[in-house]
Amino acid sequence: MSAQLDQLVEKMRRGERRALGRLLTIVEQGGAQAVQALEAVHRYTGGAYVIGVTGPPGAGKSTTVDRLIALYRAAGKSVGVLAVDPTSPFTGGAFLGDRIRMQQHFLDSGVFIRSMATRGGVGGLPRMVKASIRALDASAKDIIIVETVGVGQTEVEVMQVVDTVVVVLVPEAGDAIQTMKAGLLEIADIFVVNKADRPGAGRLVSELEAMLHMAEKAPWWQPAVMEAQALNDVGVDQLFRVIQEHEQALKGSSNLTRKRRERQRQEFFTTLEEEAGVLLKRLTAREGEVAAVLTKVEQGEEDPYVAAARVLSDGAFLRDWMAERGRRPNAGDG
Ligand SMILES: Nc1nc2c(ncn2[C@@H]2O[C@H](COP(=O)(O)OP(=O)(O)OP(=O)(O)O)[C@@H](O)[C@H]2O)c(=O)[nH]1
Ligand SMILES: [Mg+2]
Repeated sequence: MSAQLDQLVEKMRRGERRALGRLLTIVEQGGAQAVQALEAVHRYTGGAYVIGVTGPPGAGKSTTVDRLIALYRAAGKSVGVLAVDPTSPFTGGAFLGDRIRMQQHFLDSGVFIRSMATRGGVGGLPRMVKASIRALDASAKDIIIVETVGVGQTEVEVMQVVDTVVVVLVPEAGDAIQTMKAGLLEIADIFVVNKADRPGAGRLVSELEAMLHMAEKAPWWQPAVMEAQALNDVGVDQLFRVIQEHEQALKGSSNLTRKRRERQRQEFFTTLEEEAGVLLKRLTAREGEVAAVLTKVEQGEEDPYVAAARVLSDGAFLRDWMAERGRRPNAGDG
């Protein structure tokens, strides 16, 4: 497998699209093979700049991304796009919408567009997206753009792993931003009020600015707010410039290094927690000391807190843990 993987990575590095597609599939599927693939691509990662584009359904994210791709291509940059839709059960091929919206770029060898939908196993979509970003990064793309529909925790999690977060809203989104995940507003570096050809854009810009004025901000970056009409190609060039300003601000202050280091750390801990959680559940589902304690807890014979504390300080628990670990031939499965 490993020699085969190395070959695949080599082909991907030479720019073979099919190889990149296959690697992305492996990485998406998770499990032992994904772990191996990530190991194989690791030394080629770190070169890409990652932009996240999120916002409510139909806000014009794909249209905006389409224009951005054109601007990056004109600047001589290669681009990888991950279009993520956590609400759709489909994966693999491109969604119809993305195909139509980004049509002009599908034949460009400097652009690779991937759609992704299914919730993965352990860790779900965020983990799949993070891993896919690394595969795209290793394929020597200068720019990676991740589009997600901003509806919940998944998007906030995904946006935490990108360098610049662009939130696309529409003039009517005034009420939506009140209910929108506060987290999303906190992580936004740039707000785009798209469809500014419709009434109310100016008002939303003022509202956002007022909101940001009250929010705590980093001294090196004041979140930008702008209007755009992606469909009419108005304002996206400004967005393109502001993204680059943000990139410069990140790099200039060594915040990019810090941000990426924190991200790696987070992902390490998250994965450990998730995997340990899976193992723990298997352990309690199987006959043994831990399962016996669980039964007592369920029957009210023992305090859950006390029982958990005792189990953790107990050698038998570690023994069961190791045994369960041994029963798993494929580390990272799920
Ligand atoms: N009036 C107007 N319509 C726009 C503008 N930008 C995009 N649209 C239209 O809005 C619709 C949705 O655009 P998309 O780019 O697919 O939006 P999206 O946010 O990617 O949508 P999802 O991925 O489905 O959430 C399309 O019909 C676009 O043509 C704009 O500036 N003005
Ligand atoms: Mg879209």
